[in-house]
Amino acid sequence: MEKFEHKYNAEQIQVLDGLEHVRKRPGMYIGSVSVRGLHHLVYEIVDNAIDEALSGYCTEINVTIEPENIICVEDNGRGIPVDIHQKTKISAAETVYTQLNAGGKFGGDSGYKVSGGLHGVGASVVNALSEWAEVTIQRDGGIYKMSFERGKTKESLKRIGDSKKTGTKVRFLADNTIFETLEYEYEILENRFREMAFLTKGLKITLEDLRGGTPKKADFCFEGGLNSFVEYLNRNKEALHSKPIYIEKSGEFPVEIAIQYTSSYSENIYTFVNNINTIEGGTHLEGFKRALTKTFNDYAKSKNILKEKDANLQGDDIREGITAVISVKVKEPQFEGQTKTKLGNSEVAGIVQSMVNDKLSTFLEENPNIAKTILEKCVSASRAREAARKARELVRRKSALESTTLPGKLADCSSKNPEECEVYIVEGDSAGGSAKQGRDRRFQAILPLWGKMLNVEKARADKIYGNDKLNPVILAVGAGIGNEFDITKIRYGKVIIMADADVDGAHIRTLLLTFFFRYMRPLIENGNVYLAQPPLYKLSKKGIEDIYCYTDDDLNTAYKDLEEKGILREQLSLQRYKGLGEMNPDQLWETTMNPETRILVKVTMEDAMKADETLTLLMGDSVEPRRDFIIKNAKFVKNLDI
Ligand code: 28F
Repeated sequence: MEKFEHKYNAEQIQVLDGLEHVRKRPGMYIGSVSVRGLHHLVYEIVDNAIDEALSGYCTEINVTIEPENIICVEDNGRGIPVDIHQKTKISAAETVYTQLNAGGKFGGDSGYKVSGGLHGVGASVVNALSEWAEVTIQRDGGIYKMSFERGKTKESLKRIGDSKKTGTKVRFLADNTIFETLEYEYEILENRFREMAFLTKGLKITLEDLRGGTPKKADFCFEGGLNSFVEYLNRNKEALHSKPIYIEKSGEFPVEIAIQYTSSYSENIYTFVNNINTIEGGTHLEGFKRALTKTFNDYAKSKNILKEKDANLQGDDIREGITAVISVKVKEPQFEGQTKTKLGNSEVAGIVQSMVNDKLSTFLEENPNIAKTILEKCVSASRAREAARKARELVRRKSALESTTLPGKLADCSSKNPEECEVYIVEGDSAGGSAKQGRDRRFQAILPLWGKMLNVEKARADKIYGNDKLNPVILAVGAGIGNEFDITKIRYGKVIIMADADVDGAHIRTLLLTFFFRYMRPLIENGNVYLAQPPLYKLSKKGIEDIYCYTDDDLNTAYKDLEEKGILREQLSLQRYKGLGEMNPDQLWETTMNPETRILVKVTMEDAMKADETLTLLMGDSVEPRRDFIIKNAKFVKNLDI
C-alpha cells in the first residue's frame, strides 16, 4: 500500500475537525448509536438517491445487505458530479463525502432535501461513521471510484474505466467501534423502503439480504403512489369505497393527499414532510382536520343530509374509520416535539386547509355516492357519540353518587406528585397480589387487570367509557380519553404495563397499547408509557446469588461467566419463568420493580402504531390476513410480542 502523504490546508483541517466531531458525538448527527442509528446510515444514503429521483433523474434504487453487514446502495441517476473544485482542488463528489452538509443537496434541484429521520445530515456523516466506504460513479462516459476509511480519504477520485451508463453506487461498513451492533434488521429496512416507494410514485426500490442462509428480496414500485399507500394500510379492513379520494396541489408547497374510509372505528392519518414520517403531526395535519370537518359539514348541509337545525358533525365523527396519507414538501421545514417529528411551519396549515376545502368539495360534488356512504357513517358516529355522552353522564352521576372516583382494584401510592409516581397495570390477580406486596408504596401504585380486555378494535367510544375493564385504567390515569384527554391531569408520570412474556401477555400488551394509541395518544407522545421487562430465567446454585436473565443472550453470557469461575451448567438449576405469578413479592420487586435494578422499555409512537396495525390484523374483520399473520408468526409464538 503506497504511503499516503497529504498536506492538509486550513479548509481541509476544518473538514477533519468536522468529521472528528461527528465521530466524537455521533448521537448529535444520527440520534443514537443503537440499531436505530445504524439504520439511519442506510436511510441517509438512500435519501440522496431519492433526491435524485425527486429531481426526475433516477428511476431505480437497489439496496443490498451483503454478508458481514456491508451495505450497498446503487441508483441509476446522473451520478454525483466529478469535476474538480477550483478552490479545494478536490472533486465535487469527494466534497459531498468529506464535508458536513456539503454539496448543496440541501434544497438542491428538487428544492426539497428528502432527508432521513434526522433531516438530512448528509453522506459525509455516514462516511465518518463507517470503518470504510467506497463510492463508484458512472457518468460522462466513464467509471470513477474513490474510497475512505473512517471519513478520511484513502483513494481520491480517479477514473478507472469507460461506461455508457450513469449512476452512483455506495458501499460501506459501519464502524463497530462506534455502533452497539452492526446487525441490520431486514423488516425495519423493508418497512421504510416500502413507505419511501409509496411516497415516491413510480420509483422502484429493491432490498436484498445476502447474509443468512435463505436470501430475502423485496421489490417496491407503486404507480398509484399514495392511493396504493392507503389501500395497503387498509389491506386488513373493509373499505367503504373502492376508489380512494386523491387530491393534490403542485407549486411552492406541493401537497398530496389520499383518503379511504373503512368500516372500522379507528382513525389512521399518516403525515409526511419531505418523506419524513411526522408521527407527532403538526400544522399540515391541523390544516387537514379543519378543512375535512368544514367540507363534510358544508356538503351535508347543502345536500340536506344534515338539517339546518342539526348540530354540526364533530371532527371525531368525521374521522371515524378514516385512513389518510398526507405528504407535503417544504423547503425549510421546522421540526418540533419530543422526537423532532412535529411540523411547526405555520404557513403550511393555511395552504393545506384551503387546498383541501377546494379540492375535496369538488371531489364530493363529482362522486355523490362515495360522499353519501361516508356521510352515513359520520352521522351514525355522531349518534354513537351522543349516546356515549349520555353513558358517560350516567357513569359520572353513578360514581358521583358513590363518590369513589378511583377504581376499587387500584392500590394507590402515598405520594401525590405525578413526577415521581408510577402505576403498574398488572395482568392477573396473582401477579397483582405479589406486586402490591413487593412494591414501594410511597411512589408505586398497582392496578390489577383481569381476563381479556375489551377488543378496542371493534368498540366505539361509547363502549370504552362504560367498559368495566378499561374504565379503571381511565380513572386511574385520571386525564380522560379522546379529545377530552388532558395530559396535565395525569396522576402518574409513568404508566407501566406488566404482563407475562407469553401469548396472553402479548395480547394484553397489544390491547393496552392500542387503547393508549387511540384514546390517550399524548401519553405515548409524551413518553409516559413503559413496558416492564420481567426476567425469563433464573439460574441458581447453593452458595451463590440467584442470577436473573432477561433474554436468551443474557443466559448464555451468564453460563460463560460462571464457567470461567469453574461452575458448570450441570451444577446449576435453571428456572424458566412462565408468568409473573411464579415470582414471590421480593423477587418481583428485585427483578422488575426496583428502579435501581429493573429494566423498563419506553413505548414509542412506532411501537404503538405497530401494535395498532397488528391488532387490526388479529382482531379486525378479515380472516385470511389473520391466518397468514399467525402462520407467519407461529414459529416465534413464544415471542409473539408486539
Ligand atoms: C447510492 C446513493 O447519492 N445519488 C446521488 C446525485 C446527483 C447529483 C448530485 C447526487 C451538486 C454538486 C452537490 C448530478 N448531476 N446515491 C446518491 N446522485 N448529488 S447524490 O449533485 C450533488 C450536488 O454537488 C447531480 C447534476 N446535478 C446533481
